Amino acid sequence: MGDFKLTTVEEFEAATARLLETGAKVGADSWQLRVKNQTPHCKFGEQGVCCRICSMGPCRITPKAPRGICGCDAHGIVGRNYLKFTAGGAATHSDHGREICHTLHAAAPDGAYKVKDPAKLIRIAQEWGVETEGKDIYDLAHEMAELALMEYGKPFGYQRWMSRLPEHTQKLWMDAEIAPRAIDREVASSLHMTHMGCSSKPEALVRQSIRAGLGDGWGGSMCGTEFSDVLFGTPTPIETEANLGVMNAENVNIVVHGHDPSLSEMICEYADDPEMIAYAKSLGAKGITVSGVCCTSNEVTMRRGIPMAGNFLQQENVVLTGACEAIVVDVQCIFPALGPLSKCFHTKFITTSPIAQQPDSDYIPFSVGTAAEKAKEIVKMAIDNFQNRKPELVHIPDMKQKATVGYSLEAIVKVLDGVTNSQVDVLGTTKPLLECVTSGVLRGAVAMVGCNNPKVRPDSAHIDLMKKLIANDIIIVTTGCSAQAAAKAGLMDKRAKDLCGAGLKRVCELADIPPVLHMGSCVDISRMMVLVATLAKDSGLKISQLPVVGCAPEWMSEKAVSIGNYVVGTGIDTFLGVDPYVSGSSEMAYWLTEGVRDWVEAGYTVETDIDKLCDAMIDRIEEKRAALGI
Ligand code: MSK
Repeated sequence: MGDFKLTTVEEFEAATARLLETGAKVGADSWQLRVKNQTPHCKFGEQGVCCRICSMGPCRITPKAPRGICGCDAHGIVGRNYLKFTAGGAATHSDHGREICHTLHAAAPDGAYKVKDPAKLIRIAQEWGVETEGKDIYDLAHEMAELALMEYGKPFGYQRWMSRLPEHTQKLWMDAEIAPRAIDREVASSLHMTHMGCSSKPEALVRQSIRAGLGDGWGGSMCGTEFSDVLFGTPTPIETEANLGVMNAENVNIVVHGHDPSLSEMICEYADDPEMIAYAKSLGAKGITVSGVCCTSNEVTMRRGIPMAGNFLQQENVVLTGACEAIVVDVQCIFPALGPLSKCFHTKFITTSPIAQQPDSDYIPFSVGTAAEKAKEIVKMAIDNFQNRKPELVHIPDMKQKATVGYSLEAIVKVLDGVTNSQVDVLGTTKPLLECVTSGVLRGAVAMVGCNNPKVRPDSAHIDLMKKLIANDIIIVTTGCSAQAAAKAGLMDKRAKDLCGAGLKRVCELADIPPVLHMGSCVDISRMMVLVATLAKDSGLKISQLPVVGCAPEWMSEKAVSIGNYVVGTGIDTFLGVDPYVSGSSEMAYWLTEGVRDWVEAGYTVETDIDKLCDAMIDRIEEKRAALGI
């Protein structure tokens, strides 16, 4: 392995502790302090048995008060809360997807946004039955954007992307009445069902939760991923680095954070502009470094190799380095703490979306029409701020790892097919991957996703699980903050193959891949869904028969619950390390872990002991193999 060594969680924590010392000097607050103030958490909230959907309450369920004022019991209250949680997540992902469709609609050959992957646009158009012959690519882009936007509100029919699924799954969804209709309808129906005096039956609430999740994963998120690829390019393997050490003390540091790549792509363009670099040099910097946090980071690392400064619970750390000239945010997962924190330093906290407006920020509204001009303004503002740095506060932890990222579905298929077929075309086939699985060279795959969360020692569950799984010849595909945990640790360095079992190590060597494959941002879990659907179609198996499971060991957001519902809904057993506030209802626990299996042939397992969670996943994969006789 030469000098390769994983970075440990203890080393992450030591680096954070050093940054918090700087924070203490300037009176900065931190999530570590706020967790202490909020602990212990409200037990009613944790169990999901607090109801405040009407003004007769709030009602809380106890042994002495088993029903709310309207008569709803714990099962109905927990179920409604769960569905509302899902609707929040489905709305959020899907609205992100909608914005991307609008960006595509505004794409123009001489505009800020162009079609970078016309071949993918044509493939999707043909999939949707749209005539492409002789059509100008921008006319086609606008037509496809309109059709995609119709998926959000069409009065009849189901999501177009469903046609990518095996017929068996489509039939399951129709039979169970969970096939997703218009994306906005699934969100609105969910909120209608949870209104006072509507549904209080756990079975119905879980059924709609799965349906709303499917509207996200096989609707809004898929629009987000697929049309982002059309606009910004479909990711291919690319080298980058991860962790706070990617920031450069001699450069102007701009950190992009959030989810929507429309802004960050433009920031990257202008940070690369020779005029801007010359301007930064004229003010004493050696250059400009753009790095990222959360899924905006995943978007730009996948396509441009922009380094990842960190994940969700590291967002305050980038400011605490004292070397961040601007943290530029779009939507989702942005701590309101960044406003007051940035005031303790010279950092500009720049909000850009009407969807995510926060106190103590410089609000520079960003829109498709003004993208270039606003991105330039933001980059210039960051450069101007370089002079305001306080050198005595600057400390960037010397900690980073190499990572190979950019494993879109197309890239995974191509690299694996390329091992056996040197003539592979742009899409290739999943046959070599299936052969690796059926022969037992690979035991299976885990889709590791989601956030980090102070309830779990941050990043430790992601990293420990991945290490154990790859040692057992189970390949990992990952997105979101889980992917960044892996990259920070070094698990996306190709040299991490030496931590694998003999089978996975061989695959990594032959295909020249790391054992943990970065598939992108949270919306890109849709890439994983298309991958399993393709594997099922190519093998003739049902999705639920594949030795594949999903896992979100440290999840925290509403989006993660929506994701969990569509992963389960697609037929993939899903393992959670944090309870989704359902422990207050045995009936909800039943429907999520067992009842749902009758509809979609998969269900949830919740286990907060991470070792047990890992064993349960390995057991599940081996059970599936045994059932197939492989
Ligand atoms: S950013 S939803 S903390 S994965 Fe997608 Fe990370 Fe979770 Fe946000």
